[in-house]
Amino acid sequence: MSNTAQINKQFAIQDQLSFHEHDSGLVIAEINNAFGQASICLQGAHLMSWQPKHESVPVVWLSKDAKVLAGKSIRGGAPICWPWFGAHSSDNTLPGHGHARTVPWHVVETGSEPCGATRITLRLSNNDAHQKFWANPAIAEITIVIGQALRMELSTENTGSTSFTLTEALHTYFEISDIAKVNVSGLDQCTYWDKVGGSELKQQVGDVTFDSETDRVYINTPAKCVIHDAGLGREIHIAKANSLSTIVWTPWTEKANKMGDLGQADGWRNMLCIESANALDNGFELAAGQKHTLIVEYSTQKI
Ligand code: TA6
Repeated sequence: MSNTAQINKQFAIQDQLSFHEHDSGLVIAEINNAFGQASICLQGAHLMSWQPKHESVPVVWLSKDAKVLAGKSIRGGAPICWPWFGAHSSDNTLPGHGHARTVPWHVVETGSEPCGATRITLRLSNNDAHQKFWANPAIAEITIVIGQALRMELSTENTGSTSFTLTEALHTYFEISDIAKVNVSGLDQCTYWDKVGGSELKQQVGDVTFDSETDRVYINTPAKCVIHDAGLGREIHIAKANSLSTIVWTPWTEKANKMGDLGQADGWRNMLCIESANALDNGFELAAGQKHTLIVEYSTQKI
């Protein structure tokens, strides 16, 4: 029996959840239920798309030029940055944003909630792929619930005998009408590291608006953010728990052209990253035997 057939036998849910093999050989979970549609690549436990039934376009954006390849991160969706955010603190040969998004995760549980939402949990255990990149024994798990809202719970368990420092992010790409026509509320007066052209500490005044490359790590903020998108007639609400950093990123033209996988022409104009994280100053020590869970919940409202 093929790997995909085995996974379907054990974890598929009739009329809600099934698994198929992508041309690349990677396995994709497809969720279609009363609330909407989502797809998740088992490599990286990478949610690739989410479109609620009542939305005419996806809420979680996937680049039209996204490549789904073994060992490569997928442009768009909700990449899991773990067990570090950004460049590794001391070894630049290690992958940016950690290795979790480019190695295999395994399905450990699926279920249908009483309201009809679909739940799936995937785990990255202490395997060779993990230990090649990080010496600390740890288990990462993510539970994704596709219901009226999209809920994601990223947990880290320190299974070793010493503490370690963790930084992490759900690096989510949201679909918008146009980057110059949206604004983000919830970060007023927050302190942030401005990563464009260096790294300078600044303070946010009012809503975040966009007219050039923006790459900001807001620190010490548990706040909920809202993307206000009159062009699509909707707000995207980004609530979180156990996360003290929010990263706001748009590459703008020059960086987008260098990256080459953000979509033809100005594909990057139709996405905005609002990442719920614990990064930079908000990295933290996880003691031996302890477990930490970062939670986000995405929902939309008509305007
Ligand atoms: O979260 C923002 C950021 O760190 C940017 O600096 C940019 O590098 C982006 O992530 C994308 O990173 P990636 O490794 O996915 O190309």
